[in-house]
Amino acid sequence: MFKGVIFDLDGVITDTAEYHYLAWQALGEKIGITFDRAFNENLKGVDRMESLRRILALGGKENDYSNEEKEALATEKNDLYQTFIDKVTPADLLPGIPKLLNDLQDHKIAIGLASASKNAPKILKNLGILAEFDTIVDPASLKHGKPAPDIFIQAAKQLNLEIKDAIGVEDAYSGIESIKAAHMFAVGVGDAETLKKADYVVSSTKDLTYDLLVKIWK
Ligand code: B16
Ligand code: MG
Repeated sequence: MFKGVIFDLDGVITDTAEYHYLAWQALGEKIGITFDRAFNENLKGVDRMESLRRILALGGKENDYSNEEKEALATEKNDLYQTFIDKVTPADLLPGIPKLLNDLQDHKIAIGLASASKNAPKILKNLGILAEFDTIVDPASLKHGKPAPDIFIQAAKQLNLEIKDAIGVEDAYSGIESIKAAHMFAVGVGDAETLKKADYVVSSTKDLTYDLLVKIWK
């Protein structure tokens, strides 16, 4: 049996992608770069500075800003993003997630978080589930973000688990890459084609039950 489940946050526990989109869009407007939701898909699971780099590259403005100016742009985006996540409540938990967390706890399965977001503890607190997590990886402590395996390896380490005893759950292409690069069992949430490297894919968190995890583990 698996001994731990390591969750991504955005797109698995709650859907903050729309807030990231709105905040990046506002910043983009200010610096003359427009983009749509389809482009925003490329930013899922990607850390803040890399997201900014991709947006600047889209607008052909990659070399227009110094590192300090880029830091200031990322901070401006994050300040606006934080005003959105201040309004997050337990009603924003994705379907099936509260029951899954309860069931995992009932079966003494460890629960970890492997999110690229530096805002993750605040979001979990506002969702009312901070106490359910046995560990949260600090993404600032890692050398390489997703798709590198570092964050899932670190999560397993913090839970005192071997990689082979854990399941990683992700909604983003970069996230599944990260789990598989760590040689961990990967469950994808979303489009089966995008997430085809996962060991198993569900289309919605509604299908992500404890019973399903037990079944696919065998
Ligand atoms: P922050 P995840 C990721 O969350 C988001 O999908 C991605 O869009 C965002 O840029 C990243 O967190 C960093 O977030 O700016 O709050 O540090 O999917 O890894 O939970
Ligand atoms: Mg995600």
